[in-house]
Amino acid sequence: MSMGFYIALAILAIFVSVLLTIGLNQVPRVLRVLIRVDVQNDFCPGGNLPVPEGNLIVAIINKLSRLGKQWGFYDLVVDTQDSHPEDHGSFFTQHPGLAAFTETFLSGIKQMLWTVHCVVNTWGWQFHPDLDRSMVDKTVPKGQRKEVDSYSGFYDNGRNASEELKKQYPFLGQSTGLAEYIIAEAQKRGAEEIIIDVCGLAFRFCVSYTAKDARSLTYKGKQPRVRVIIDATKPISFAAGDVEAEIEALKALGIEIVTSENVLTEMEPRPYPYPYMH
Ligand code: VGL
Ligand code: ZN
Repeated sequence: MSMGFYIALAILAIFVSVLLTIGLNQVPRVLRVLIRVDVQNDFCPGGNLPVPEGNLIVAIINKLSRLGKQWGFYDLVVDTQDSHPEDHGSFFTQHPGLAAFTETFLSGIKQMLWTVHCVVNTWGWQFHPDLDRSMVDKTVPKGQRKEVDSYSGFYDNGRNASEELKKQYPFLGQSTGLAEYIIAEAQKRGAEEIIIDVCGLAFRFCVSYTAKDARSLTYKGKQPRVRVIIDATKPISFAAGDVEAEIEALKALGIEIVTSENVLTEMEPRPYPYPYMH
């Protein structure tokens, strides 16, 4: 081959890469986050606050997380971990005369009383042994302060308390740091938009609270897109219809309900452009 041919080839290569660079930069960058809520022994059958079939979602969550990270679909995989002291105020044992699964008030906030669960350093606090944690970017403990419960991975249950109540109990509404972490990562990567997928245990409590707080964030003047992966969560249900009602409440906030199948389909590598972009 002549020298001219190679020069032409080199010019063509530069031309193509310039076009690709321009093209790719026009694809709005998205930060995609998977939050895996409280996939801990105590929330699975055999644990102290078991969610029926809680163990069955572990394989689905593993698949979503492994493929999601492998394909570059998820930028961040986050685990939340319910982490209580043994005298946490959400435990019925701290309220003589009251039974588990009845309601009372804790620091002025409505509180469902639970069986003793997720006490730091116990077996029940540990993640389910089959949960693949190899790709996890951040683990977020929550619920350490005994005076307030913390269902969401973002803020404790006092976040939306009245100013009066917050004056009385100044610790209410504290951040776990997860919101600040996600926003900093989005800025660092030059993302225009954040999409947060939520799965884990339990629907109607920690999963729903986490999805609602995720939806309440603001990044570049916009709320994140938030989706609950409905077959990758299991509910604590107290009455017929409460799960359906919760789904409607989430939808009313603009939170999407999707299946793991939907998400896995989105993950499939696309032929173009290269490298793979969301
Ligand atoms: C949870 C009740 C108490 C949950 C945590 O992970 O849904 N529920 N603590
Ligand atoms: Zn708890």
